[in-house]
Amino acid sequence: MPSSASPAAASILISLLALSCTVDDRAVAVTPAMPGHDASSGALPDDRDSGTGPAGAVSASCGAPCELPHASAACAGSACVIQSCIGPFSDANGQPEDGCETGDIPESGLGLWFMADRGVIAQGGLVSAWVDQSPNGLTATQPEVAARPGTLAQSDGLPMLSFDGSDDGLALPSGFAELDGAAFFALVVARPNPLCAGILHFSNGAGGDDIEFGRHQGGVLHYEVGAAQLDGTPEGFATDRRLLISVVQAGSASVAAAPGTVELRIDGVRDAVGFVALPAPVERHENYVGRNSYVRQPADCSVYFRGLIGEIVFYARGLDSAELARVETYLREKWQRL
Ligand SMILES: [Ca+2]
Ligand SMILES: [Ca+2]
Repeated sequence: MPSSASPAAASILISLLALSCTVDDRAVAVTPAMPGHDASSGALPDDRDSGTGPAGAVSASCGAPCELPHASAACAGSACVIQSCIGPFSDANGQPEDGCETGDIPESGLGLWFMADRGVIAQGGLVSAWVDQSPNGLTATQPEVAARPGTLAQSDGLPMLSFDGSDDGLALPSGFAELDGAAFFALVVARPNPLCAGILHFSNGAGGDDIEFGRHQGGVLHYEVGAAQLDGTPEGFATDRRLLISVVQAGSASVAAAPGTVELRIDGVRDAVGFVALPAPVERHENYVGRNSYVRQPADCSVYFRGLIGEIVFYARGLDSAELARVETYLREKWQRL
């Protein structure tokens, strides 16, 4: 990818603008999460009135039990406020209306964090850029209109990105040289595809150095580093339903498992365990979301993922079991609603 400075700067600016709009939209959209319950539900705030002001004023202003997403909430003054966040979520934007809206996941080694409800730059319903919400702030881009994934609203209100399996995919900047193990999580809905396809892929093209998280022949979850690979249970990576898929490879500092040990998980349950050599420290220049670079294997690989992607979290290191649970809990709680 060319890396001229001004388009990148413009892209970041556009991203920030879009991000602020997204946050605003979300705040507006989520506010009705405090539905105006009927009078029968209005009894709750009474015992909270003592000490917070004139009796009756508080309950009248809140009007209904305070319920905020991922939060313990209470009526104070004229509004519901967050008392504390529940589970792996935080109130990063300081706005009580959307509750604890941000996933609270480990920061160390967080390399990519794509979510379909934030950082999506779309024109005409097609995604030209997807801004990574990790501290790296990378942007995955697609200049060709026909190869842009779409956005698809889901019945629970969250959008997902839709990849057509033909040519849709997004390119990431060069990098991804230093991986001490890896951890990959994705919230996806796969559509039927008998061939291999990538979801997140780092490589130097035909030259190799490839690291792939994907769905391969036989409906398996697949992790690959160069010639070493691990497949999950046949048809374990099922189609047409929301799945949380996880791949965690122990790094050199791991004490719980030998470095290189890989666990594949589907919906929080172990699907397979094996050994894959740790990635070599090589800068990688062909890096993708929604596809891989195996274009020379047309009999085996369709290259392009067919289905929906709601979120991707990637660490350039292995995670311990507590960290793994924290990320999976966040993703499952956010995306469980279908
Ligand atoms: Ca908030
Ligand atoms: Ca297309």
